[in-house]
Amino acid sequence: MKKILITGSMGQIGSELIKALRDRYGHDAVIASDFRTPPYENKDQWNPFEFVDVTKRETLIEVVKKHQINCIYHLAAILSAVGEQNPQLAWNVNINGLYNVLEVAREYHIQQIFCPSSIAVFGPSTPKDHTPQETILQPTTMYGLTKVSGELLCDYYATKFGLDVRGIRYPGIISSETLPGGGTTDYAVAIYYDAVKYNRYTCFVREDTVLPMVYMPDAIYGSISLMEADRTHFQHHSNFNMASMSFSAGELAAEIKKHLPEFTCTYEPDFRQKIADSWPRSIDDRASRAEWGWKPQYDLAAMTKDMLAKLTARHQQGKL
Ligand code: VAH
Repeated sequence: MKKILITGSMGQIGSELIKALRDRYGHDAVIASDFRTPPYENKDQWNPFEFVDVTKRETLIEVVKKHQINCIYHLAAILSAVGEQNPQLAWNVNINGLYNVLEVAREYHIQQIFCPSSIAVFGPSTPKDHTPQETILQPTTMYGLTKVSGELLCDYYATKFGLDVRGIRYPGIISSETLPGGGTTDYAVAIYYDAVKYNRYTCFVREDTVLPMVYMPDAIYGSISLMEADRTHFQHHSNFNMASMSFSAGELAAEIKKHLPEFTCTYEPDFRQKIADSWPRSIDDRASRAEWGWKPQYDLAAMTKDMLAKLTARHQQGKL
């Protein structure tokens, strides 16, 4: 029987992955964890919940032993923008935290580990369009270099110790349930919230900035599909390219405007523009499609319709 631990459960991905995994494997099969404490008013949404600080290995060991964990979705990480403001913290959480997870997995014979990577592993010297699965990895952000190092560390543990470690190079993820914290692609989430609440948004990247993106329901389905796939035919482990759609900030604003005709977007690039400019415009994800059947369902129009419907409903309930 699967007994899954999610680290970083209160983050953008974790907060939606909990429900998807509990729906699939049973409520008590999934232990949520974070170094933060969930809000009391909806603690039931999180329970069973444990305190885990991935930089403190003993907190991880205690939960793995208590719940006899055999699968870890390791989502705890510092993202690109916060990582540039506090690179030492990003190194500690993203590298030492991952090292702790892999060492605990090795010592306690954890059957499977999911550790996300990111298109942030690519840098200015990487081909910008249809970025290949195998290419130059010279990121210029601390977040990106921790993800390159993380991929190499995960592949080492897969090869040296036989761990079943799997990972996806996520593009920017757009979600309706939890505001992301500290990423460069966060503009593509905040724009929907502000459009619904204020009918206007000030974007922190240029109008012509194009980035690869994926809608959270596809990202969640893809992550679980990868973890359930037969790895016999895998040629990759922890660094699968994922692509779904690529669009500019201006194209996103125009799609929202189709639903909210009075919506206006202005552009005031900040330090995150330099990060965005170092990343690809589009990704070649044929390896994911061939090795584990990746096939996204949402495009920009379908995502925008779904996002605005969900956020509008929450806004009308006074919960946005
Ligand atoms: C970030 N959302 O912006 C993350 C992601 C590709 C970007 O890794 O840092």
